[in-house]
Parts: sequence; C-alpha cells; structure tokens
Amino acid sequence: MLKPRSTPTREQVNLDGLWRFALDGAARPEPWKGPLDTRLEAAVPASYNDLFTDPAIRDHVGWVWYQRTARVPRGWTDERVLLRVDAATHEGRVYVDGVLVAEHVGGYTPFEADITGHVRAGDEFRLTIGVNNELSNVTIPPGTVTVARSGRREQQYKHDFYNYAGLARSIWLHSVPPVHVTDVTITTGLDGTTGTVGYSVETNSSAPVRVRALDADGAEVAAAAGATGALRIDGATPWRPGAGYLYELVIEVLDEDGGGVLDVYREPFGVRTVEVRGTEFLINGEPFYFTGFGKHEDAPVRGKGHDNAHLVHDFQLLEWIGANSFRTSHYPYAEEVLEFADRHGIVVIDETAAVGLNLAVQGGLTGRPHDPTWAPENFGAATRDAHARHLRELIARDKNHPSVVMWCLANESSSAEEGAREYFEPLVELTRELDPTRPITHTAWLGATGDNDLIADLFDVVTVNRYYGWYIANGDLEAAEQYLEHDLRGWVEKFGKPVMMGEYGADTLPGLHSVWDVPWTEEYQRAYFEMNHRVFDRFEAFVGEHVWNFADFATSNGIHRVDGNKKGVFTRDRRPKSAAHALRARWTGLNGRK
Ligand code: GCB
Repeated sequence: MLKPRSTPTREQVNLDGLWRFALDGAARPEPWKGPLDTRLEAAVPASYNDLFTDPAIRDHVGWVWYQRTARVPRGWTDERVLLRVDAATHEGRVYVDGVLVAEHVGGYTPFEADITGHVRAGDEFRLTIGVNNELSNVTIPPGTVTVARSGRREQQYKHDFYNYAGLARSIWLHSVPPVHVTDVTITTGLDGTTGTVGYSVETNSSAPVRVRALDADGAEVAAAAGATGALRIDGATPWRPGAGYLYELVIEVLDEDGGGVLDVYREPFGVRTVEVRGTEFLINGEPFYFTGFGKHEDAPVRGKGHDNAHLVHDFQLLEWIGANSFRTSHYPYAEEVLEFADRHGIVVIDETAAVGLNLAVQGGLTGRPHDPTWAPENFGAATRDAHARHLRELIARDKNHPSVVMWCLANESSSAEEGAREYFEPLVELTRELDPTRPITHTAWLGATGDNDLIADLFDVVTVNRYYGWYIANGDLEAAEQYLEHDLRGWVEKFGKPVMMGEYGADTLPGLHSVWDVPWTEEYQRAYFEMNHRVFDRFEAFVGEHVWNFADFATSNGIHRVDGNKKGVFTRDRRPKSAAHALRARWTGLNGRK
C-alpha cells in the first residue's frame, strides 16, 4: 500500500489532533449515527490508555470511539478522495457520516477507503472511527478475553508489553487522480559500480507509464518507459549502513497519446544488496555485524503513539551508543521510523506482530504441562491465515525500504513443539514468494535449542533470544557463561548458518549498586553483557548482537515486573544506565564488523 505523498497530482490533509472520544456504551448506542455525546477528547496519534485518569478507560476491553469533522478541500472536485488510517490497534471501523467505509483487523498495518462517493469537495463530513483492542487466538498477536471473578472482562496475552490501543499513528485524507499509480515495487542490485534497479508499477486502469530515477541532488540519472523494467545507474552511490544515500523513482502515468501527465508518484529507494552466504550476512557484498537493540514503540502518556521528537531522540541515542541496527520487536513500527532509518543508514530487522504463539512459555518455564500450541483450538489454520494476511500487509507496506534487510516472521513461537513446522512452512514459502530479495529469520526462545528446534533450517539466519544469568542461573554469571556457550555451539554446529543474538538482557534499577554480582544492580547489567560478549566473540559464525531492550517499557502487571520491564539500557525517559557506556565502548570499537 502506497504511503500518501504530496506530488503535483496528489494532495493530503493530515487529520491528527484532538478527537472526541468515548468508550463503547458511554455515548449514543450507534456512535457513528450522530455527534458523539462525550466530554472526553483524545490525542491522535496516541494510545488512549494512559491519557485519562479513569481506570475504566485504561483497562477497557472492547470498542472505543473517536470522532471529528473534516473538510474535503474544495479543489478536489475531480479527484478520488481517500481516507487512510496508518494504524488502528487492533481492529478499526471507519464511518463517513453514517456510512461504514472500511473495516480492518491488525493493529500495526495501515488501511484505507475510497470515500469519493460519500463526500463533496469543499464540504465537511463527520468521521467516526471505532477501535477494538481485543485479541483472540485468530488475531496477530493473539490473546484471550477472560471474565474475572468481579465480572469484569480482562484481556490476557502472552506478550511482555502493555496492550496499548487506539489510533497511535496518523490519519490522512488524501487525493489521487482518477487514473493513478496503486503500487510500485523496486529491487536493486550492484554490478561493479553500476546500480541496477528493477521496478514494477501498478495502476488502477491501464495507461502508459514512464519512470525517472533522481539522485539525492535531484539530477536525473536514469529513465525508462513501461510499467515494468530495469534502470542502470552508472557510478551509483550505494545505500550503506551508516550512510543512507537515497535516490527517488519518479513515476508518471500518461494519457493515451503520451502527452499529458495524469499522475505522479515519487518513491525513495536505496541501491544496495543483501545476501546470506555461508555463515556471513552481507550488505553490498561486505560482511555486516549487527549491533543494536530490540526496541519498542513505548513512551509515557503516549503509549505507542508515534512522535517525531521521540523518533529523533531515539535515533540520536542509537548513534551515540554505536548501534547500527534494531529489530522492530514485536510488531511493525510506524512508517516514519523506517523512512528515518532509510535516510540515516540504520539497518532494520522488520518483525511481524506474531508474538505469543507459544503456550509453553509459562508452563514450560515452571515445568507445568501446557496445552498444545499448534492445535486447531489454539493456534491452527485460522491463526495461520491471519498470520499470512499480516505478512502480506507488512511486506506490501515495507518492501521498498533499503533499511529493511531481513523479515522476522515471529518472535519466540513454540518452535520445538510438534506442529511448528506444519505451521511455519507455508508462511516461509509465502514470504519468499512475496519478497525473494531479503533473508528471513525467526527468534528462538529459551526452550528451543539446536537439538530440539523444528524450524530453524527453514530460515536464513538463526536468531536466538537467551537470558542465561537472568531467567536461568540468575546471579551466577560463571554458570551462565557455560550454559550460553554450550547453547550457542549447538546452533552453530548444527545449522552452518549465520547466528545472531536477538535478545539478551537483565532487568536493572537505575541507582541500585553493588560490588558483588547482584541482579537488578547497574553493575550486574554491565557484567551480564560482558559475559555475553565474551561468549559471542568465540564464534566465527556470529553475525550480531541485539540487546534486550533499548529502553524500559510498559508491560501488563505481574510479579516479575516492577512498573514494567526494566531491561532497558536507557530508562523509559531515555537516560543511560551505566551499561550504556560499556556498550558504547564496545560498539563504537566494532563499527559494524567483528
Ligand atoms: C523475551 C521476549 C520479550 C520479553 C523478554 C523479557 O524473550 O521476547 O518480549 O520482554 O523476553 O524481558 O522477558
């Protein structure tokens, strides 16, 4: 799905701001049928949960309603009018005046509706968006709604981050001409110093297409005619980690005699290659070593609401600490994040929202028996269909970002349990069909080892999440070191693929200190990382280290969580813990190579 952009033939109106807001049932029965009778206003973009003091809102399970009026610019008489929701977490319904114009399930990917037939240029309309935060075993991520003894409905989920909900990304009204570009796919290669660019443009009705590639100064460097084709850029400047050079593909749709331009769309791209060869991860043919983090979209008050100030600051901190990459754990991030990474040469592992497909996590860790994960009544064909739909939407959205070098299909699924292979094989096939250019991975949880894992061979890179010294051998870094080395050796020797650490971390309370190995202290977090790094450096096949987590983040309540997860190297308000300085020393020294 194309991102709305302003071009000579396309305009956009941003609908962010304060919207009327009500829980389902608190305003009129069918809230889309008239003005929402409420005193509450919610900020968009933002998760709604932490905006208000009322616990009934924070803990609400079900629909909430957002409403505002919007005006269609009077110059749009001859245009198609589209409404785009960048994300409605987890399900959205959009009404224009009283009419339902779009429905979408999936909280981290965009959707849009052509509302031309429902609005008039120059006129105002009432825009109502319903958002539902419920998760079930056929949503990605999954969850279960239970009824507490008090009678209150509660959302249960297996993932370790707060179930923030609402309109956390921008809402757009935008115009496209009657004949327009609907999609573009750009793939790139390097032939010596020449950049090769394959492109494929889709339009809503057949019309001649021409394309031009512009360099970063806006100078034309290649051009071609036809909806699909190839361009060559002599002496191309590649997109590289640390130097995000971007070109732009200007796509023009022409009228039948080829004279008039009906539509213009511009898509930035970078010329780069990504390849896994043997045990190496290559970007532009050069071995790349990932340093960085699993992150979250998470901030006080806004929850998962996208914010450009936080965006800039987080990237500043990534640069400060010498991180060259991050994983969008555990869901696709706002498109603005990927665009920023494109421009600044930060490498991204783009992860789906498939987190929590693992009924062994709690049962397994405590040794209790658990229900089978991959059974039809838990995660079966219907879950997989939802997962496949989500993958399609993710790849459609993010396929042209040079920063994205790998897809991560799921986090810590129950990959050592019978049925895992049957679940994942078709998803792997689908991903390779949708994008033959990027490697793929899956992060393995503690219960999956080189010995018992059933799916790692389907992927290009083995990513493992390990917490020796935290969940296992807590406080005993000597034992942890032995466990970790043994565990990693199992993967390295069995698969002969690049192996990376997708998560390793220790909860740490800033200000807590000790001269001994005492968990939760700043010294322990440092020592824990040092131990991990000693082990990583023993493996030739190791291609990266992503610390869990960039910053402290909100979770649901639990006896092992004190006001959220504290494994951040930065606090939730982005102050460095002592380990940040140690990581900085290591990573600035490594500089993307081992
Ligand atoms: C994990 C999960 C991550 C958790 C982390 C932890 O394995 O992938 O979502 O937050 O462990 O801190 O427990």
